[in-house]
Amino acid sequence: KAGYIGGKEEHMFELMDGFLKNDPVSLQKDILHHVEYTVARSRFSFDDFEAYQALSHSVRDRLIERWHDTQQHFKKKDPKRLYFLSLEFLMGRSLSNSVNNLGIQDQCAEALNQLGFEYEVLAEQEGDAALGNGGLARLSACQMDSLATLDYPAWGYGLRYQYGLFRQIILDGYQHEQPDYWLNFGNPWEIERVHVSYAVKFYGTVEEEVVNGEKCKVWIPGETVEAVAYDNPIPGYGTRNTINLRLWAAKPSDGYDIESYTTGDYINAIVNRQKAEIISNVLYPDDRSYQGKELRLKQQYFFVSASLQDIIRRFKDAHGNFDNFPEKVALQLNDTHPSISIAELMRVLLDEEKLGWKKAWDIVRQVFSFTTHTVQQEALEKVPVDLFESVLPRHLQIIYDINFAFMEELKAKIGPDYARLSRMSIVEEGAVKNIRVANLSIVCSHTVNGVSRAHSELLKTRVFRDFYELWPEKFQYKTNGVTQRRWIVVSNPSLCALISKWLGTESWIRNIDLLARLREFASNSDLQKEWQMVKKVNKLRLAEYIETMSGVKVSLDAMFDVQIKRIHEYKRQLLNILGVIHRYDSIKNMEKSERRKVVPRVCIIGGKAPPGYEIAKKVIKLCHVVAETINNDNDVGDLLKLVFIPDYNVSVAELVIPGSDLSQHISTAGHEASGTGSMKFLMNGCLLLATDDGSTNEIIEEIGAENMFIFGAKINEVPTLREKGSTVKAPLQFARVVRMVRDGYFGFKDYFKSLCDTVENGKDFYLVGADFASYLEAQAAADRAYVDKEKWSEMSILCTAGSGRFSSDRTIEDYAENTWGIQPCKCPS
Ligand code: 6GP
Repeated sequence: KAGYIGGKEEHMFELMDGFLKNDPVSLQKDILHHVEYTVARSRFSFDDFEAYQALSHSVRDRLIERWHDTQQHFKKKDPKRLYFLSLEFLMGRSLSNSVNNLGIQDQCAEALNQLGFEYEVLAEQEGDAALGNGGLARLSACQMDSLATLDYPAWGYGLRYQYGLFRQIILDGYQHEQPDYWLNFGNPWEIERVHVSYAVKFYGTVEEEVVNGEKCKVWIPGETVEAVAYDNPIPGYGTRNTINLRLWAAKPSDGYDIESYTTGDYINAIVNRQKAEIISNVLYPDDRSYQGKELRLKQQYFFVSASLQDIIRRFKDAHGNFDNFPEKVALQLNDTHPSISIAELMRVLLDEEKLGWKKAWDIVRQVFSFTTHTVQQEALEKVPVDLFESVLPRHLQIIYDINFAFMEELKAKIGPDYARLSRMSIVEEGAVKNIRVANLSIVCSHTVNGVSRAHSELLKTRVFRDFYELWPEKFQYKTNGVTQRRWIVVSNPSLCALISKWLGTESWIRNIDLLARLREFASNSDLQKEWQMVKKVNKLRLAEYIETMSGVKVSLDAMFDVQIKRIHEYKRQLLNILGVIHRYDSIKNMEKSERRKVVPRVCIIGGKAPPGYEIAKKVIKLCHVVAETINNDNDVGDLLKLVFIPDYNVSVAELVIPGSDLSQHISTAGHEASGTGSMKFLMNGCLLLATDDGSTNEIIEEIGAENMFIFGAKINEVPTLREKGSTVKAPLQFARVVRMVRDGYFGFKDYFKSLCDTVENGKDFYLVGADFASYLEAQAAADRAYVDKEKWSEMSILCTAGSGRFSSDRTIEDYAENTWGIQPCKCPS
């Protein structure tokens, strides 16, 4: 082991008594120690929450040991490191994940048992770390787990929001948002680094100076805020490697506003100082766009500037000059949110390191890789030039210079095609002049990744077509994946045990390809029976949760049909609800004898609507009023139930997914970049009802269309259907169910008018009407399949067996090899 204090190493080890031990008695001692000295409760009297805290601190101690060893090892080996820059990470809970990855769950359970506590109960005490909105943010979390597990020398960087994604409260069927002050009860999973802090500057002016006979620009900032590091250890599974997620919090800077102090306005000076903290206060809860928000731009720059200072400091500690910076540093831009780091790195290399434009630019274009997570052109970030100029005047100049060089290069290549030049320019001219952040990212990155094959095609043929034609070699894709550690092992322990039993090994937890061997047993009736038992137990757990949350009792014999994700028009929760209304209406119109043939369903919907997104909020209300009618109709009974699960988040997903039979991924084709929820359901043996969008196509290749329920217009059919608009006849059943909503069958007639208008009268941009008939057919096919229990179990096993390609381990290996150029760096155990 590397020692620090010459000659005293042995003594230090004596004092430390080696590393912490993981047997139940040692764990018990540690837990009691933390009860007494960290939580400061008497070891003779502490409750579940205090036990959770003490357990977390005991686990964290073990993480810290591994974290130290890993960082020390990286330092010694000095490999090329990946820095993953993301404004959002949806980590969820840490205890269960850490305990699992450390491989100490049984020992913890036993230790707690003897103290009179239950591990599972304590794990439930933890709130979610919800520092992100949806798909992009959870993907970052899954990828961190894979980076650690696969021993890559990686760091994550982000913002430590004090308020995470809002809590969704449902009152009378309407969504209300409440602040998620998640740090209220402390956060044992982070380590505050009071000494790791950097000054981040904003505003001010740029002046020209002559230094050594050369003209150079000097930025004289108007405001300084301090960024303080909070480290979150991310343990790998089955390895000692534990990497770091460093999140920045804004604190007032010491040098802040000296002026006010000297003028004697002491109180106001303090109040003003405190304003600095606003920057990292709150996560923007709308994942559609953030156009023109000053605070958003400041958040982006704040985290990027601090991260780059940290990265450059680490690099300089080991290297005398910047020559091999690109061989040692890979910077991953998780969407455009951190893209301002391009201009910031340029600025540091030019203005502070004085490398000159050519050298600086040469470095910059070798280090950045960019992944985009969206399809919609209108969702691409733009920042008004005026805003940019006021907040980051020097960066704007640099972007102009980059753009000038790019435009010259382009003109030389394509000639005076001004329409194309203006489309590709980083600066958008118009009534409001904007910086197109996506264009900046593409121009300055060596690689542009999409998140599924279909997404990549759309990028090449539509969204970034001009760029693809210019630089085809820059464009790649890495189909998303999710981590099986959280989405099977932690959230579905009985399925995990069953898989390991049949495969005769637990190695699939690190080597997901082994799952494919389950295919051999898919028709084995013993496995099928055990598989059904596991599902039943998970459904029971979910049914109990539903009853607690919504008071609705559901039958375990019913098919649990689930759609959980952010509420968006393109994700078409409305299509789902209209389908439920259709089912209800059909049951109502049946003879009693016919009703016996109906396959009972529990339709479950969960998700948050962005606070300012009126139509999405109406969808939530519609779900509630329809549920109210159906769930209280004795004609229907257990044949149909509709439930809305409030406050959907990562830990709710961990409970819901294992208990689902069928799940819906029904976006209008061409709108979902990838989708990752589908992959979690797939791993848990849940059948998919899906459109051919995002990664569905690749899922079909693994599972076979015959084991899924695919419906709806294809990506290339959508534009034509849209053009036809009102001439596309929606089926009669569609008109009928929309009419029921319009006419107030479920009440709130006036309120739902605008919602109905989005899918009728030739508007229906998301093709809810056009896809309706095909949706109902897919639903009917699912009903038919569900009746045959053996067949259904076989399909379910095949889903899990075919899910290996959708592990984030595969995605990360692909990134490491083909985008980042990094190698594993395994810390000796
Ligand atoms: C999401 C995409 O909508 C989803 O399809 C994809 O699976 C996920 O990213 C991960 O790649 N996008 C976002 O969450 C987002 O904020 C800007 O995009």
